[in-house]
Amino acid sequence: MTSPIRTERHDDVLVIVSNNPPVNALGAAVRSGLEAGIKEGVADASIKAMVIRCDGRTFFAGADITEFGKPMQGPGLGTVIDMIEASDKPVVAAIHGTALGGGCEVTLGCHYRVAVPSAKIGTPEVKLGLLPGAGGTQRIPRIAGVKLALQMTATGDPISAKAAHEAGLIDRIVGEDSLEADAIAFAREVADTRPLPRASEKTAAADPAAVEEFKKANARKFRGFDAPAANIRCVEASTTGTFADGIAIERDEFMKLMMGTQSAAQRYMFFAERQAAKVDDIPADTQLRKIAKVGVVGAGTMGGGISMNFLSAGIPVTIVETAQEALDRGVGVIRKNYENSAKKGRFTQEKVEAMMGILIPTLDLNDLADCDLIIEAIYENMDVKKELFGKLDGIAKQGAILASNTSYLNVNEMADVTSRPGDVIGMHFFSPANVMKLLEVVRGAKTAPDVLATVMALAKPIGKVAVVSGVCPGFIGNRMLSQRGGPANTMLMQGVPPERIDKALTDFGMPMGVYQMSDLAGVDIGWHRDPNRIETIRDALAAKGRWGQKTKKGWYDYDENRNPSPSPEVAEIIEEFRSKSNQARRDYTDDEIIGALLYPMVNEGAKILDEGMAQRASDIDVVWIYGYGWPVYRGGPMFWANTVGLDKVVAGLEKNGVPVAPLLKRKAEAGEKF
Ligand code: 3H9
Repeated sequence: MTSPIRTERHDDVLVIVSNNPPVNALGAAVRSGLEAGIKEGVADASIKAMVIRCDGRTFFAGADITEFGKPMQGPGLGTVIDMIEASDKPVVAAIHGTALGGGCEVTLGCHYRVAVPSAKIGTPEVKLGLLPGAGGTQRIPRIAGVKLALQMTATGDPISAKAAHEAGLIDRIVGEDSLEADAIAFAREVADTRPLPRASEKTAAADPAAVEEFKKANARKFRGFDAPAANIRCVEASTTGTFADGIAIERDEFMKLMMGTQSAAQRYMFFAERQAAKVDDIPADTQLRKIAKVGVVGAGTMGGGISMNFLSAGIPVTIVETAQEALDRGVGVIRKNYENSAKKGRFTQEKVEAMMGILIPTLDLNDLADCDLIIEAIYENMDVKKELFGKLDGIAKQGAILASNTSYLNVNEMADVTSRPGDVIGMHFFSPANVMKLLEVVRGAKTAPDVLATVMALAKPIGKVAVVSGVCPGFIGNRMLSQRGGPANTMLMQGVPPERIDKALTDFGMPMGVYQMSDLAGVDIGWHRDPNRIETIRDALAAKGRWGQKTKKGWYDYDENRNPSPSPEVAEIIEEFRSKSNQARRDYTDDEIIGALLYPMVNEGAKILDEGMAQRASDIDVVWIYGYGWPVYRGGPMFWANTVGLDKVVAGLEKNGVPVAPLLKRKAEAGEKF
């Protein structure tokens, strides 16, 4: 097999080039090739300096994640990096694209680093539940200080070439189109400079105040995760002992994380997210339809949020409302959201104006005639939607895609009122639509393959993670979510207070509990149709004006700052219902609460999978991570069920009298996983 690494001589400079598409991951062959390249340069008396660069779209984007958990082949990355640093001839990293993880660590082993202006450098290992395990936690603080090292390793967010240059991580910014020539020229400039700057020989100054401040500022973000604290410990270790001591601690912490469930879950999600973009029965080279202009019907919260996704990606949007006031309000909210982001420094006011400049508000549906994609985000009512689809059929140009943002209605019915059901699809955005990353793409019975492929491909430029769902009530996410209301109510009737049920969920890592979510959405949803009806605890709450956060009382009482506290009135209402029913009190441990709420969701996931409504179990997990804030370190409900043990899930369901889905039962009996 030919090596992905080749060497090229430029007189007295040896350029070591990696060509390992798609992202130059540092797999075994790359590591061996790098080792051989450095040896060649060191041994050759005519070579005075070396440059390491990559072909293709990026510098090394990190260790090869597919190798993790398998027996190690070839030299370890740490060994290769130590060898680069130990070279007695200068080695220059020539960076373009994204120098990430192990790729960033390779650059830190080099004596010098040059980069093109568009390059980014970072250590995203923490997002895989890991830490930079090839010296990164020790070299970054030694070059750039503890503060930046904490930021880079524990948040995992990359920094720009400019920021890296200012911090001393990059020695020179070179021409965007002349990286190799400029890197070679730089290598010649430093060829005779001694001593060689070696990160491992520098010291990092302790900064306990920065560590404390960083921990405090990120406490909420890091809650539940193991890896950020491990990154912080390693960075701190860089200031207290020798480089070798620090490396030993880094190794130890890295191995602990690598063996743990959290990293397994996060690595699984990395691939699950990318897998979700693929539709099994549609060829990857399917010709896509061009989406240069989008129409959105409805300027409410959803329509506005949906529009923002496209405007932010530079795609013009025509937004339609039925009344001027509603249209003005919707456009005003979009502007306000953008201006708030600009105030926070996310982009300039100029960019705000540019985005608002490609938004065309109108009251005339006919203005959608030139749109390539039209998304309706109107009231959730089948008759109203059907009427709209009928109208759109008469207005939209040939080949335009007609999409519904419905969160549970039957997309096939909407498609069938048009003369072009193949062009109709569901695009279910999650609220707030400009923030939440999930896009459930609902494939109708007649949706054309190129329509599905186009919408799936569109997700990436608008910053979404798309998952395909079949047509079923609530699709993947809401269909599973609907399974937990019943068990939660049963627990209430057995004397478990709402705040305990919610706390079990938030301790598990969910952003919100069942009742906190109900208070946010509105306890009164659906109740106004028949305000005299008091059949459930929820009805009783609504009847007392306990509509949720908007009335400062719902399942909880809220203070001025929206802080919830348990409500004696709610406790009384629940007790009234409980005493009228014949439900016996039952105590639940936190684990039992979690099982009672989440096992039925896993059970529903198994049905969804069995019916072919989701392509794969990992797609279901992607829905839950990106649409509902399921803690990524638990890998989504289906992955989590595997870690619990499917036999235990089945036993839990049976104990609570829930009929077990055949697929779940079969898998549990066969000792299989999802
Ligand atoms: C590490 O370095 C540990 C060390 O500290 C210590 C070692 C001792 N490995 O994302 P894309 C695949 S941990 C294997 O769609 P983009 C990816 O699955 C690593 N495969 O492209 C996909 O495959 P497919 C730290 C990888 O342009 C294809 O490449 N580094 C890896 O949107 C294209 O990927 C990271 O965590 C990998 N490292 O984004 C960086 N990376 O086509 C991870 C990608 O079959 N990577 N693939 O679906 C990324 O963040 C993005 O891929 C990147 C490009 C920004 C580079």
